[in-house]
Amino acid sequence: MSIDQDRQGLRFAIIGAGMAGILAAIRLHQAGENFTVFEKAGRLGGTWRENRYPGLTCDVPAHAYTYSFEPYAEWDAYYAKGGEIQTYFEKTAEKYGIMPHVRFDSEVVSTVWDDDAAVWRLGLINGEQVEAEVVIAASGVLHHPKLPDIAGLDSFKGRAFHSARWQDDAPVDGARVGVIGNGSTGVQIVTALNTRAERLVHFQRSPQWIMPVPYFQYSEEEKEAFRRDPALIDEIRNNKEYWDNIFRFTHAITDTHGPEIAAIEQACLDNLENSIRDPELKEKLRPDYRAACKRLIYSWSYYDAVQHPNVAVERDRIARIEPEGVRMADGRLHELDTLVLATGFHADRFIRPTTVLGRDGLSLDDLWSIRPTAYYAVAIPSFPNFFMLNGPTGPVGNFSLIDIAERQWAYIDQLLGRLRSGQARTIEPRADAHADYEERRIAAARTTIFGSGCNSWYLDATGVPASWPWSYEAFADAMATPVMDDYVTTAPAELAA
Ligand code: NA7
Repeated sequence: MSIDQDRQGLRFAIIGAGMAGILAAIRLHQAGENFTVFEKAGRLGGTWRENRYPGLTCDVPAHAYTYSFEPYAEWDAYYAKGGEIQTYFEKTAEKYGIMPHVRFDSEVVSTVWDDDAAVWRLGLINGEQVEAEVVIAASGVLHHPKLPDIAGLDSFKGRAFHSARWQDDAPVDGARVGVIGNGSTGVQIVTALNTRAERLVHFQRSPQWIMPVPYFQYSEEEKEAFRRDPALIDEIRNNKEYWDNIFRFTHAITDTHGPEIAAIEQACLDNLENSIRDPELKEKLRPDYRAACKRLIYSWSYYDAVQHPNVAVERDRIARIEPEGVRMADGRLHELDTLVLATGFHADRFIRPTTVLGRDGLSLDDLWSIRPTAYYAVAIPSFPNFFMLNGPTGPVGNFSLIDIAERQWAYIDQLLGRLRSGQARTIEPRADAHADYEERRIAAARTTIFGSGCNSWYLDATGVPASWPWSYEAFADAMATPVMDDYVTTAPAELAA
């Protein structure tokens, strides 16, 4: 199957069948458009397909981590497990008739703009070429595993693997397990394995701020009530306290000396103070940078997990990895059977390594040589009819990326309106509008909590936070109505002639 060449009108190529690509597909399907989703893997789900580690949980409340138009009564608990989320996306894609439009095992290796024909020519991994007037890049953010540059990693005799490449047959139960890294992933893995491993060592280069959060199961009666009356789910989704928390959180990010960030810091400090009994362990776990500078860890049980007698927290420097385990700088050796590398992702790749060539052969790699960027996170000058969901400079933080993608889609849809209506053949942001956006964004980003002096995947290669630096409300406003004067369009061929 390829994009239907015989049909009149626009052809859309969506790259990626994760949360955002499924969203775009549903919306285009509902609009009766001609689209194909190209997915590199054999299954949809994006990050929820790739990550299968024990303890995988979304740190956004389950009922908030769903499409606004598809509430889900089946969540087992306040926070959803990865497998449940994968099921949700699969069911949703089926329900909305998306599956026949997805080409699996079809990695897009290149997409090249032909200005004369005003089409994107996409090259697939099997050598096939397809054309589309519009490309929606929904290829995700955290999907290129980053391995640590620790000497001797290859010499380890046991099993060593990245958290996103979980090996089901690796020894865990009753085994000696090491986990390097204490971002959300490392914390969740340790929380899941603490009672299963004979010994579990959590290697931490920098301790984390841990925000205590509620956790409870939904009973069968509650689920039944949700099934009967989805409005009950909307009540949870629209819960004022939940949204106030999000607004407070983004104010905390942008006002680094305001009351909101002080309250977050205090809640985390109280959590540490009240949860950890051993004073030595408490000091090991005490961060020395501002709360929320790295992505805040939401956990209801990590501090319990690290106090389990099987668990050791290691804060000293790792000297190297040896065949038997991890050698610390002070000479101690942690003998291990399994070593999990929860060391994060190359968050600056986005659609790459796909070759993307825009107008006049301009390559995205060259344009992004300093940092990945896009005008209001969705569009790029010289890349006509090319739109990104969860692209560079979008909001990151402890809130639902589904909500972010839906708002971005509402914005993109208005741009697409120009093409659909026949008013324009191509649309792209003006270079000066994008330059102005980036200048303002970078200046603001440096003053956010992300730029307050810690290392994290939020920073670009020059140390500038790569994210949306303003409030959530400002993002919602910007996405509600594109400033059309900031876009250039070309006239349809028949008008231009
Ligand atoms: P993160 O949040 O990028 O965390 C990576 C962790 O790995 C972090 O604790 C790093 O320590 C640690 N790390 C990375 N390299 C090394 C080396 N060489 N030695 C020791 N420790 C290292 O990735 P996650 O997968 O946990 O989470 C990513 C996002 O997924 C998360 O924010 C959610 O949005 C979902 P550091 O802090 O740099 O000292």
